[in-house]
Amino acid sequence: MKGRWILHIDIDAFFAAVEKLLHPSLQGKPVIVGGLPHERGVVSTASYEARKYGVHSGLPLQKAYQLCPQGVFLRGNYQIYEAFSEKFFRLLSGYTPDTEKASMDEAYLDLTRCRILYPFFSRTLQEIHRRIQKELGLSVSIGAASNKLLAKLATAQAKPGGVVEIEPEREKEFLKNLDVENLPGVGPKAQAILRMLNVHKIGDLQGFPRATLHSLFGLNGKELYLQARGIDSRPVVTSSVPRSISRETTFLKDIWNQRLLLAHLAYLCDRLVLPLRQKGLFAHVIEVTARYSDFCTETRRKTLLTPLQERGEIFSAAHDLFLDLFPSSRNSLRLVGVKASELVEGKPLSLFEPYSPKQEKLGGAVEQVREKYGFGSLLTIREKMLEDLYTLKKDRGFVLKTASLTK
Ligand code: TTP
Ligand code: MG
Repeated sequence: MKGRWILHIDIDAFFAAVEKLLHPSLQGKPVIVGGLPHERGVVSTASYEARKYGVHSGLPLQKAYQLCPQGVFLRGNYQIYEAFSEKFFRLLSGYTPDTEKASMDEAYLDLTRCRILYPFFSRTLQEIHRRIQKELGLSVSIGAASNKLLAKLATAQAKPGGVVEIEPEREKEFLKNLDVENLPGVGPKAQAILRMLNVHKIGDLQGFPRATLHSLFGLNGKELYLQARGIDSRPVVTSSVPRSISRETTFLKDIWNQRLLLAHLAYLCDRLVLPLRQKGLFAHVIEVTARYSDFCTETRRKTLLTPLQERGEIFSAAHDLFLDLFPSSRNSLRLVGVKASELVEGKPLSLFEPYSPKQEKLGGAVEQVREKYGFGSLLTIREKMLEDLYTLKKDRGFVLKTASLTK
């Protein structure tokens, strides 16, 4: 293959596949991971058997139950999935140092620099596929092409469990026949406009000049023009730094009490600080999400010149953002979340806000106590208020003691 050799690898129905591996009796069954049918969260993974009933990620659990009452509903165990994810990336980075972690179960590999090691490209793809199945017990789909966009589109074709290689001479033909919504630049809005213009396949889109796409879609039009032609020069970015870390809670009952919501936010910030500290990361951006009872979702973000890791500082930023979103109890919330992004490694240097070793020491001590005696062994005053209303469960955070206390 000429040009770059890019692979996109994605585990099939990841969380559900791990559950099946751990509980072989689940093989062949519609497995739905995310929570129990009566709970208020959403589906994180639906096995391919469950997808036949219309169940997919992001669907409320109660809706999933209506569609697939015979489904096996599981809450899941994130720590186990993380362990599998680590093993997956360790195996892949044995092939090339140019490995990008696109998400927990999704990687890009650039084999260009190492091509001398892999004279038979197609055989290498098959070998990676086989090894993941053998060593992790998981099925993956692999797409290979000359850039990230095409490789990811190839994986979508390969799902579930296949390997699709798009040789450069086949790229044009491959793209032409794909539905236009496969392109990452085509969201629901663009899709509606394209439908009105009778554009269904990527081939139809290729007929539009750049200027027309620009006038129809603004800046996104330029992207679409390139994507429709399979042009993508993005490099495979090797970094162990995740793009973001987030924590969120869907409440068992909607909450309108602002103090209680802020207590929850404090708890989520505390949960967020732990992985930041463990990975030695600092966040330039803090974001807060609120989902109202009518499912309307709003977010606010704050960009900081000096990145944060310390729990008090993160909570203070999140607190201001939250009050901006939720100035009074105008509506109740079903979900609150906090996210740290634009993460950097190592202690920040700043002339104006020097990093405090005292705070770092305190953070370390809190972490040690919680590791030994459980999260609930040490709570901030805000979290204590939560604990009075809730039971602290080890893995699932705070669980309401009595429903009437939410109002
Ligand atoms: P995906 O790779 O998007 O989905 P998947 O692995 O379940 O299925 P497939 O790739 O075969 O289409 O996501 C990987 C995991 O990330 C998924 O198993 C669960 C988690 N996840 C969520 O928790 N919420 C979500 O909305 C999505 C999309 C994924
Ligand atoms: Mg996947």
